[in-house]
Formats: sequence, structure tokens, C-alpha cells
Amino acid sequence: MKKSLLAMFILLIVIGLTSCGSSGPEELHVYTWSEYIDPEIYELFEEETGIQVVEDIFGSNEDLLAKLQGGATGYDVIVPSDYMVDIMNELDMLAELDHSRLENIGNLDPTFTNPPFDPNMGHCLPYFWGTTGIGFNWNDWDEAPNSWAYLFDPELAQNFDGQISLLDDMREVFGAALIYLGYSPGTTNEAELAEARDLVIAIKPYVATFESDTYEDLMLTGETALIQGWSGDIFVTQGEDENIDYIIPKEGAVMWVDNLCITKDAAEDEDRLEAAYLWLDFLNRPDIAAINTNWVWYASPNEAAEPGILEEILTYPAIYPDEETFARLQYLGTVGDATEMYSRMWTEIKSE
Ligand code: N2P
Repeated sequence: MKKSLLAMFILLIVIGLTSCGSSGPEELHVYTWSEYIDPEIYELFEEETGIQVVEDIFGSNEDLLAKLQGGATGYDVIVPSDYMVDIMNELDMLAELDHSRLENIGNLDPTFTNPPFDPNMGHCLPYFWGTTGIGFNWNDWDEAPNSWAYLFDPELAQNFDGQISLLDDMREVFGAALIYLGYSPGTTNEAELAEARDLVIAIKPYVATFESDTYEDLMLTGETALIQGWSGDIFVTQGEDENIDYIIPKEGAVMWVDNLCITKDAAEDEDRLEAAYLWLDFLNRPDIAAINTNWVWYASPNEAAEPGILEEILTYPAIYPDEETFARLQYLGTVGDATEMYSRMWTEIKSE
């Protein structure tokens, strides 16, 4: 009798321990851009999976890279842009994607499923894409400011003395200045880059701030009036003040694709990896991708989500550019060793 009681007791302990070990992931840590997801999606995901998403924010691809290279562990899913995926792949920082764990992968538009920076989505899934242009307020204009000259020509920029903001993003600021000068936004030519640097230094007296996270709020409060910014951020602001608008200047602009990637770090732990796959697949469910697009106002690479996306988003030429505009868009591209030159000249701008 005593023995069987003991056996039963041991059995109960064993059952208890096993069920504890297989309780699955409870948290998922994402490292992403500000205001880049409808917060409701975190709740829906938790309701369905029991996994709580913990979000941390970065302001530029370079900040993301520096944080990870500085030894930060614990991030499961990160959201680098095109050229940064390239860099991170080179540095072997991203887990390989097992497509068989992603039921919804077929919802993606084939235009985005074999990007040059990550052939056949070997490591990442496209999340959103958009452009980097000019935000302005119709109160100040009869015709939209359709040239980077309004920001980069000192004569014109001084009209907005103290009301200009530029992104706190080395590649984006150089990218816009280089496009204005007629060069490639991914130049590795020192003289061209120096010219772009001098251009930014010349207008710096009129720049209120270099900001990437809350810059659109400054536009709403009227602190800034002419800004370099990301399409969706500015369109969301327009919802609160209809005089705010966004334009892709005639010289052209940067286009980017941001991507959902699982870190190598997360791949070492099956619980974390499982949570990351569930998250990537959840975001690619057509209903969820549509909710998200309708909140962020960026273009979605999820084709199956289209029926759920607001008509005004799908037909907005600055979100889904027409062919003529598309032809003026350029990726930043990787610059290899020239990154150091960019960093040095960026510091020169900042410390001027
Ligand atoms: C969202 C920022 C979009 C990221 N606030 C641009 N790569």
C-alpha cells in the first residue's frame, strides 16, 4: 500500500515536470521601428497563442545593427530594411527560414518573394514597403513642394528657418541629398559624398532637429513645417490634420522594403523559434495584414490582404506609386567598406 502510494506520488511529480517543460513560449521580443504595427495585433496574437509580445524600438538600421553587435541578446524578431538584410546576412546574424513552418507565406505578392538582398526569402519575409519623401503643410503652399531643393537649397530652406526636420538616419539623409545632386543614393565616391555632406551642413542652421521616431508629432504641433519623412508616418498624421501632405519630389526618392527576420540567437532555443514563426505567420494572415496596413498606411506586400485594405490606401498614388513615379525611386543599396566614410561624414554633419 505504502509502495503504491509512493509510486503514485512519483508519477504525479513526473507528469507535473513534463507538462511544465512543454508549456511552450510565453513571450516574444520584437525590435522594430516606432508606430510600425497596429497595437491591437499584439492583443489578438496573445488571445490566440497566449504569447505576449514585448516591443522595443530603434530609429535607424544602423542603430539596430549597433545594438545587436554590441551583444544585445533576447531579440527574437527584428525588422531591418533591404540593404541591412544584406549586411546582416553577410555577418551571419539571421536565422534561415524554414518555409514549411509558414502556412501563410503563399499570400505574399511574387514581386517581393525573391528580393536581391535575400534570394527566395532565405532569411526574412517582406513586411511593408514605402518611400522617403517630403512632408509639408498646405497652409504654406499653393503648389506642392515637388523638389528636394526646398530642403537642400539654402536660399529656399531659409524660408523654413527652424521648422525643418530631417531623419536621424545617416543613409536616408545622404540618400536624399545625393539624389538631389543627381548621384546614386548608394554612392561610394568620396567627392560625391563630401558634396552631399556640405549641402546638409549648409542648411543645418535651418534644421530644427534630426528625428526619426516622433518627428511627425512635431509637424502636428506646428513645431516643424517642412520635413523629410517616411510616407506612412506622414499619411497617418494627415488623419489628424488634413492640411498635412506628402510628396515624392521630382528628382526622385528612396524606396525601401522592411523585413521580418528571426535572429540567430532566437533560433538556438526551440521555444523562442516557435514563437517567432507563429508571429511571422500571424502577420501574414490576410485579415491581420489588412488590419495592420489600414493602421500604418504603408504598402503591404501581402497580396491576399488586398480585399481588406481600405480603398483610399490602395488607390493612393504616393503609397502605391504609378509607373512614372516608380521609375524615379531607388533603393539605398549596400555600400560595403564605404560605410566608414558615411559614418565619418555623418559625424561631421552632426558635430558642425
Ligand atoms: C515607421 C518607420 C518606417 C521605417 N514609423 C522606414 N524604413
